[in-house]
Order: sequence, then structure tokens, then C-alpha cells
Amino acid sequence: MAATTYDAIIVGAGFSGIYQLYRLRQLGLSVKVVDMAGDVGGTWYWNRYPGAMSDTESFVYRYSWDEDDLQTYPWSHHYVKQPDVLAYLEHIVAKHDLRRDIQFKTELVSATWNKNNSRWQVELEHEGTIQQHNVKYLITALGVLSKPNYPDIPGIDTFSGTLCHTAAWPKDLDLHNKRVGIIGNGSTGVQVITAIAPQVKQLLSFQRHPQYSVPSGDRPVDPSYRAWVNENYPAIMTQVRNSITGFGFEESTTAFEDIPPSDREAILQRLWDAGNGFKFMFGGFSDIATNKTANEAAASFIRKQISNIVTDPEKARKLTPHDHYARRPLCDGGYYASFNHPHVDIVSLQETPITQILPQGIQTADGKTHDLDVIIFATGFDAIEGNYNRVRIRGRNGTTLRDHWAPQGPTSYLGVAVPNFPNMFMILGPQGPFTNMPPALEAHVDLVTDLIAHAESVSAGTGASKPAIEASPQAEATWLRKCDEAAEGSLFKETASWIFGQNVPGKKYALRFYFGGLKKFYEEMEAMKADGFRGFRFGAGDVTGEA
Ligand code: NA7
Repeated sequence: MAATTYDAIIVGAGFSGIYQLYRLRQLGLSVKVVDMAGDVGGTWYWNRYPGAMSDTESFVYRYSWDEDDLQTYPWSHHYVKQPDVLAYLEHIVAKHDLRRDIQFKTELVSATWNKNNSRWQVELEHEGTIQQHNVKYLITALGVLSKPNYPDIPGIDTFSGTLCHTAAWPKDLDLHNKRVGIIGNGSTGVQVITAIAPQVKQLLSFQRHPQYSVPSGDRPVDPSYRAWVNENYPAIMTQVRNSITGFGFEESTTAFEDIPPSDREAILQRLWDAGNGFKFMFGGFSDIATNKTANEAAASFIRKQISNIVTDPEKARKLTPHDHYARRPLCDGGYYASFNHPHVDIVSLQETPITQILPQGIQTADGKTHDLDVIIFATGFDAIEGNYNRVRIRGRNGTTLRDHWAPQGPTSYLGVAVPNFPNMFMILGPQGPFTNMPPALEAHVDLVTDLIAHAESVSAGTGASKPAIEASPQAEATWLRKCDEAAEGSLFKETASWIFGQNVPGKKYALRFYFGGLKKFYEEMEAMKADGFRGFRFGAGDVTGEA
């Protein structure tokens, strides 16, 4: 079968892949984007469960590079819901005529580096047909959270009702008047529970760990607020890039201990009233995520709210967390209050774990069978490397990415490149910034575009047509060290969650993000470029040797 040649293949047509296509076209490269989905959207294509929304405020949950669009594109509420995000991405794709380079229902099967011609040999499957391509650059924009995590519960296949994962939501699932069980209460579970509680006949949350969540503060957008945002958009986007979390608010620089004890409660109350999980964690004190005393103050404030909101003391007890407040911060539109409905309850899996799924429902360790019509898995994702591990990506000397990552978990240089995998770039790969996603992925796409532009010019300077670029092992090791330093003292390290890989049995505990913040990430990128793209080797033809 004859292979088609492109300059680049981008895998993934979500936020990252769309912007990467836009940028590589600006370089004049021939590009093809592929995605397993039937249309654009990535995460937002698949996650169509009730209540799905971004918990970043609307004004910064979008691209910063289309200034005209920032001014004119409408958003009705302080948060964008899943259909809004999808409509926004479809709009961007149409506006910039990007669709003609995207092929849907197409899966990356394998990619093999051929050092003889400095090309990736890429195998795709499109509706049962294998397609071969030779490309200079392979860019994986697979998404951080895209491989669903299905826990291995005995009897899972025997359930006679409807069983689904939130990331593969059945189109016409009608929950009205149904007895519904939901396993998992992370960001997703909290959103689903809040959305479906009013419509179902019975709702049981099978909860392993209770969660800290604060109000989102969602409400319709007032025209004067939108006018203020529009007037200030350039400054807002600059502030985002100079912040830690990129959520569009000023993070506090004042430590908990430096605020008089008599003022602390009022600050927490103000944050609670204003809404937003990241703002609650980072907006009032600089050290909630690192100082145990500050963390406990925030945690006990939320515990108090739970006991005020939830009227049934037994439900309140089960919903109240006692560990650190150090998972990805959540916010909601009335999650705890949902449990005041008499038909909504919690099964604490710490007290009565699930023993099996039966045709009629879920059985727990106390011998009880909970009869159900629908079981929803809101059990999250095999984050970061999950999607990479199911594809055969073979770099120099036949090394697979899986092999490279086996000893210590997934690694990279700056979250975008891996030694021994020349001309391959990841958007939001391991050890990328832990922040609001659009600004983080823009940083990565811009970095990858600069690297490719430089590789092209180095190769053009030699008259060769085989640019090659590769991160050095030393650069990867140094970046990993910097990531470790940035996470030093973080209470997130002591709290089990997908961020360190503890949500999937057998997955390696490893640091999967750069915790230094967006501003520092930009500084690292700029310093690397100013220092002649430090840590990367460039050449005409396959690059070996040290940087
Ligand atoms: P999360 O945050 O990983 O949450 C998954 C939930 O599923 C969480 O409550 C888990 O409990 C629970 N879970 C996972 N496996 C099991 C098993 N085997 N039994 C019972 N409960 C289980 O995923 P989300 O989809 O909610 O959110 C992911 C990200 O998407 C989020 O952080 C945002 O960035 C957007 P646990 O707490 O581990 O005990």
C-alpha cells in the first residue's frame, strides 16, 4: 500500500489539535488531523453526561489568540456547559476553515520512527481500512483525560439494566423515574449527581471518598460584566499567563499565618459566597495546598457548610471528608443540597464496599442488594499515559514509549518531548502545567510550533529536506527534577487521586504535572529558547549525539 506524505499528522481534534492545526498552517506545512470521534471537540465530544460543564469561568475557558472572537463570541453564563464548549470549538473550526484537514472516525494504530528517511511511519485505521502515512512530525494531542477507567468489579457484565460510563454517555438515556446508582464522586460524579437528582426516582451515590466542594457561583452574565471583560481582555489574558493556575483571578500571595486569626473565617466565607473551586483554594491564602494548618482551616470551613446544608445527620456524616483538602478543587451547583431529597442517598464504600454487580443491582459487603435500573460509572480516567499505552509508538532503536515510561512512570522534557522519539511532540503530555487547560495547551502548542519552525530553518540552512529534532535524556532528567522541586511540600502528593496515578490499580505513583504554575512555565520555555533551544538537538537527518 502506498504511503501518503504530509509534513505533520496531529492526533486529536480537541482544543489542542485544533489550535495546533491552525499554527502549523501558518508555517505553511501540510497537515492532517485525525480523531476517533465523529466530529471535533475531544473531551467535550465524548463527555455528554447531564451537568457536564467546565469549572473554569467562561471568559478564560477559550482561546486567547483570536482577539476578534474574544470580543464577539457570546456566552450566556459564568460557566460554559458541554454543548456550549462544543458549539464554540465547531465555530472556531468553521471560522478558520480548519475542517478540510480533519479526518474523523480515524484511530492511530501505530507510529514507527524510520531513521533512514527521518520520517514517522504512521498507521491509521479509518472505518476498518488501514491507511499508511509518512510524516516529518507526529503530534499527539490526545487529551489528559480521555481513556475511561472502568473498575474491575465482579459481575459487571451480568447487570440487566443500563450500564454506562460518563465519558461514553448513551445519546438517548432517559433517567426519568429510574432507580439510578452512580459509582464515583469526583468532578464528574458531583456534576451528574447534582443534575439528575431532581429527575430520577431514586439515586444512590456509591462513594469511596467524600469530597470537598464549594459553590460554583454560576449565574447568567450581566451585560455590564461582559462589557468590562471585553474592555479588559488583553490585560486579562496577560494576567492569565502570569498567574499560577490560569483561572483568571489574582492568586493570593499572603500566607495563612500572616492574616490575623479574626479575619480568616470572613475570607473563607467571601470565597465560598463568590464561588469557584480553584479561587477558593488559591484566591484567599497562598498556602492552602502546602500548609497543613491553612489546609485544615479551609477543610473545616467546608465541613461546617456541609453540616449546615445537609439536614439528615447520617447523610451529612457520610458526605463529610476528613482527609486533606488536596485533590483537584471542585465546585458545584448544589451538590450537598441534592442529598436533602428523600430519594437521594449515599452508600459509603469505606463502610460497605461493593462485593459484586448482580443482574438486578449492586451488592455491598453488608449483604444488601441495591436494586437499580441504571448504573453510572463516574470513575474517571486512566489519565495522561492511558491513551499513549494503547498505541504502539516506536522511537529510535525500536524503543516503545511504553518501555521508556515503564521504569518510573511517564516522563518528558517540558511536557512535550521525549528522548529517543525524534520529531514527536505531545500537547499536554506528562509534566505539563497543572492549570486551566486552554492557556496550558496554548503554551504547549506555541512551544511545539517554535520547535518545528526552528527545525525547519536549521534543515533549510543545510539544503536538506530532513529536519530532525529531539530532546536529550539530560534535559528530560533535569525537567523531572524541576517538577519534583515544584511539587515539594504539596499536600496533593499525600492525597490519593488521578493526579499521581493512584486511581487505577497497578498504575505507577508518579508526578504527572508541573506544579510551578503558568508564569514559571512560560519563563522556563522562554529561557530554553533564548539559550538556543537548550536540551534539544537539531539536525538535517536523524539526530544523534549530545545536546
Ligand atoms: P476522578 O476525579 O478521578 O473521580 C473518580 C471517582 O470515581 C472518584 O470519586 C473515585 O473515588 C471513584 N472511583 C474510582 N474507582 C473506583 C472504584 N473502583 N470503586 C469506587 N469508586 C471509584 O474523575 P472525574 O471524571 O470525576 O474527574 C476527572 C477530571 O475531569 C477532574 O479532575 C477535572 O479535571 C475534569 P476515590 O475518590 O478515588 O476514592
